[in-house]
Amino acid sequence: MKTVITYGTFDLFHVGHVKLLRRLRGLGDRLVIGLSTDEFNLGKGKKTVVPYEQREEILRAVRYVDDVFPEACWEQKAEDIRREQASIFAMGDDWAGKFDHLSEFVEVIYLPRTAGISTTDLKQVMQGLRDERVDSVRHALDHARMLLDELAKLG
Ligand code: C2G
Repeated sequence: MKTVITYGTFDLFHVGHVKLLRRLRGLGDRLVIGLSTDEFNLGKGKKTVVPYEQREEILRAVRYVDDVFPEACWEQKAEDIRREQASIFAMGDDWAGKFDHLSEFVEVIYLPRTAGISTTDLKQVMQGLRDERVDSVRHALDHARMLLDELAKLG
C-alpha cells in the first residue's frame, strides 16, 4: 500500500485542485490530505472564504481522496508522514524546494500547477461582480433621482 500525502487549503475548490489530486492519486494506492485549518490559513496570510468543515466535506467527496486531517501548523508534517505511513509527499510546484527537508522521511515530489486558475483569481472575479452590481445600483439611484427632480419641476 503506497500512501501519498499532500497539504493545502483547497479554498473555493476548482479544477486546478482536481487535476492535482488526480495526479497525486495516480502516484500511489491511497491519497491523504492535510487540510489547512482556517486559523492556520490566517497564519499563511490568507483568509478562507469556505470554512474548514465545508472544505473537508468537499474533499472527502472527491473520488481521488482517501482521508483528510487538519493541518494546524507547519511543523506537523514529519509526524503526519509517520502516522499515515506515507511513502510520497507531493505538492504543486509553487512549493518547489520548500519541503526538500522531508526527503529524510519520504520521497518528495513537486508537480506542475494548473495554469490559468487559482483561488485568488476566483476571489477577484467575485469582487469584480460585486463592484459591477454596486455600480448598476448606483446608476439606477441616479436615474431615479433625476426622474424625481423632473417630477418636482412639473409641480
Ligand atoms: N494547485 C495547483 N494548481 C492550481 C492551484 C493550486 O496545482 N491552479 C495546487 C497547489 O500547488 C497546492 C494545492 O493545489 O499543492 C493546494 O493549493 P492551495 O490550497 O493554494 O494550498 P496552499 O495554500 O499553498 O497550502 O503546508 C502546505 C500548505 O498548506 C499549502
